[in-house]
Amino acid sequence: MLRKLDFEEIVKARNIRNFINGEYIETGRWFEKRAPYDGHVVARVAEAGKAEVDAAVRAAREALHGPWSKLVVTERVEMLYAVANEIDRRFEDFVEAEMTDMGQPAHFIRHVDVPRGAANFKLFADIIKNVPTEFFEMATPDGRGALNYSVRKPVGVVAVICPWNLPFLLMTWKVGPAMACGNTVVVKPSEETPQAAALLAEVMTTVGIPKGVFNVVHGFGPDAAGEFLTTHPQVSAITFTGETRTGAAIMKAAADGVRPVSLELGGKNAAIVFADCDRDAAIEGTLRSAFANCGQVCLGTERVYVERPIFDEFVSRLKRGVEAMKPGLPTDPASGMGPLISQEHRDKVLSYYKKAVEEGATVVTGGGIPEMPEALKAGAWVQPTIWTGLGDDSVIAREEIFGPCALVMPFDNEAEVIRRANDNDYGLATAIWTTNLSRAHRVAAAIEVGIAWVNSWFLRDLRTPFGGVKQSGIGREGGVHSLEFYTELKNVCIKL
Ligand code: NAD
Ligand code: 6OD
Repeated sequence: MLRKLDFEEIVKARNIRNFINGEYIETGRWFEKRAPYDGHVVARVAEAGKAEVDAAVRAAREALHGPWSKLVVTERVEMLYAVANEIDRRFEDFVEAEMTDMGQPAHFIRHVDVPRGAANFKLFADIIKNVPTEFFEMATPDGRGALNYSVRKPVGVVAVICPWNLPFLLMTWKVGPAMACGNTVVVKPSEETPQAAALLAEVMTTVGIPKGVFNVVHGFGPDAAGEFLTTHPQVSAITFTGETRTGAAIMKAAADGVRPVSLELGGKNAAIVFADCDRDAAIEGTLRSAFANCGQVCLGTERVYVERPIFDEFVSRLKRGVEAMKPGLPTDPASGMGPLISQEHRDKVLSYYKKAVEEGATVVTGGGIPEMPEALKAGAWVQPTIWTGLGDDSVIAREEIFGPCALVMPFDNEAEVIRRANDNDYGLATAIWTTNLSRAHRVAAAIEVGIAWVNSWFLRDLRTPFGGVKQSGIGREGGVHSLEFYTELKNVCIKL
């Protein structure tokens, strides 16, 4: 049920402060967060400088040895359940925060982004509660033997650097496992989406998470809060979601001190549609994978390979589907799509729209800015767009655009499409549409990605490994795989 929201009420600017050692810290330097749908100032945010980042990291380090470290696993688990329950209790607050920060339709935020916040705490609490340990008996020369067992220790202070595209989902996806494993965290949300992190700080206070365990510093990336955090010598590990270029800069920062990184980076994901597919399902799935969240999903599809016999029909059905997506306010139940996150990002997306035409693409639909009512004209709206007529070497087939657009290309056989789909710098995800079981397995095995979906997209069980190959990232998180990053395994050998 869509709760009726008073937009006048929501867009009243609120002040967001840094959350350090359980306290709200102002800095005297404010930046504005504007709603992507109409440009209103949604919040004023206190920008953290070097001093605040340092205070946050020190608080987190201190907290590593405080009451947090004294909790046995089952007690920590109870606290994480309490966090999850409090998120559920404040569900509508998070929905409002995400709607005004991202501008996406309420039904999307309600079904994807916010529920995952609570789930990310519950799931990793359950995993840590049930984690098994290794145990090995060994022989010794004196015949008495020895026992080995391994224990998982927290890595320490974890820096969590977040993007803006699914802010709450992607932040809790890191904070949940980090805290479950006994670490303390300093979160740097994207400057574009500060609100969910601010609300999560309130949740932590309400449920009594000890001071310093969860800290939030707000601000920008290079030469600002993000870089101050990733270069801080007392940060033990860095988990990052964002652009590949930023990931490379963070990896360099992590080299000082030889600190581990987990990098979830960009993508240029391919959908592969075979002529034997269930066409309704493939159309519906491809529309979602290319246009959900206004195309701002790392797993989203920007290259669509369609087997030639069904190419024309597929393109014309996609066109119909796209043209039925009406842009609108998040609270408008008829809204099929929100705006892009910012004017700056819109400039980037529109530059690709222009480039596509310059390179000779056929614009099947879209390609520009939609006509919007006067009140929304300052929003970062773009038309969902489909191109044909270009090949794998075009810029729009190679570079991540991160907008509501896809290049649709025909192919003639399985070997060819595998080669073409793999001929890309990225390797995050793919969606394969076919009713041929053997082909599904063959293609899934051959595509160079971390995540292959067959006849689905974004079907996510949180226990499964998540991450990319090539320039889409380093490492896997999800389920027990997260433990590899958020804990250090220590072996204890007992001589009998
Ligand atoms: P971004 O790289 O611009 O920013 C991400 C975060 O890094 C922000 O908080 C930013 O302030 C910070 N940052 C920027 N420069 C920094 C620096 N030098 N040092 C430290 N921090 C710095 O990414 P974005 O535009 O926010 O997000 C969109 C990108 O994220 C897309 O490329 C998308 O594919 C990617 N993404 C990947 C995944 C995945 O799981 N692979 C998930 C979501 C988004
Ligand atoms: O489902 C997830 O846990 C996840 N990390 C999704 C990433 C989406 C990227 O935009």
